Amino acid sequence: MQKTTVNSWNEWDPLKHVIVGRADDCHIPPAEPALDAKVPEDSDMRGQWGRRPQDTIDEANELLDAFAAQLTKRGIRVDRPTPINHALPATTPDFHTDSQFGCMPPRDVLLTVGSEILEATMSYRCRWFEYLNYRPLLQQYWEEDPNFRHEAAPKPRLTDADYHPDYLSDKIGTEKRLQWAAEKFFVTTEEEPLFDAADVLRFGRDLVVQHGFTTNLKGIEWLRRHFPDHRVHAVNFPGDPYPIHIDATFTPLRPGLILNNPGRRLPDDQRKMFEANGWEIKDAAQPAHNTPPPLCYSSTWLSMNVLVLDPKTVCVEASEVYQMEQMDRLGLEVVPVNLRGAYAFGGGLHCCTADVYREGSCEDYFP
Ligand code: ABU
Repeated sequence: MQKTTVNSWNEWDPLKHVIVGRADDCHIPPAEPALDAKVPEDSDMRGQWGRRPQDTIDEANELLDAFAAQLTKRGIRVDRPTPINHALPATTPDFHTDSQFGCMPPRDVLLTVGSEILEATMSYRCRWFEYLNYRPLLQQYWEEDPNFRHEAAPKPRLTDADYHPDYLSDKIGTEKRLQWAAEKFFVTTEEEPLFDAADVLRFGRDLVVQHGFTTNLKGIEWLRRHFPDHRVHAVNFPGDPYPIHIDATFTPLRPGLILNNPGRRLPDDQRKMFEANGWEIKDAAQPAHNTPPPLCYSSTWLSMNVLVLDPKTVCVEASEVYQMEQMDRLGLEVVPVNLRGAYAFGGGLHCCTADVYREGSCEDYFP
């Protein structure tokens, strides 16, 4: 068995070792403030909770297993987490929720920066214990790689003070949500540092972090202090009425090239660092679907939630024909992957993975 080395500084260097999530025992958790704020007002998920139907769990696992096998065939080592019992309630001195979420998607929980894997604080109560799904792997990496830094951000209390009560209605309406997003008024307050790992994109020395529902300014400041050798940039996307996780909004493909969701344009003042260094920010192609699959939290823009295998090769969901065509036009080899049947479990190809090793070192792309 090959010993582990943890090393990954960006989203595009050649991928050699990755974690792929599992759908086992995934739940639709009961209502709670940050989660409800993300569920679209016309969603079939409103008011539902409980274990996801077994046939959907089985289908998602088949797709995730097949994706893992595709990566393995290309010489990439794939590890899988060990699911905990997500039917158990989560109780702390500060909150109670009747079930947990699942062991998908790993990208939300684990942030790899160089030789470190950092467990995010998370901002949903139902995801408070989610790191436990990954502890067997992280313990193994720690035993095998003497340079591996296993870090965990301070666990948040997630009391009601963490959430703006204005977001507790299911009748806010898109217009009001967009106004709030433009004002950077999100469901999470500044009570304590909060971040999900999937709000962070890695560009070597620079970390680009989305301020939104799942990451607050204190969370971004915590990351800044935790990574003193990095420059940490807060970004926001006012066109997104449900802003969680940056990876269906802003997708770096290789040095100098990023796809941006055309409905969630990066504001002009935040584009400067990219443009000043010759980076091109292109509109992503339209999704091939008008609606997400049933019981799915995410938007149709999982079309651009791609996994870059190296600067010339990208995995794209196989039904996303427009996104595949655009990648082809951009000169990338496209690896189609069937994953739409697993979208409901928390996301697409980028979401359902977490980097362990990419070749390369920490470079400065914005000198
Ligand atoms: N986890 C990414 C979801 C983003 C979106 O719904 O567009």
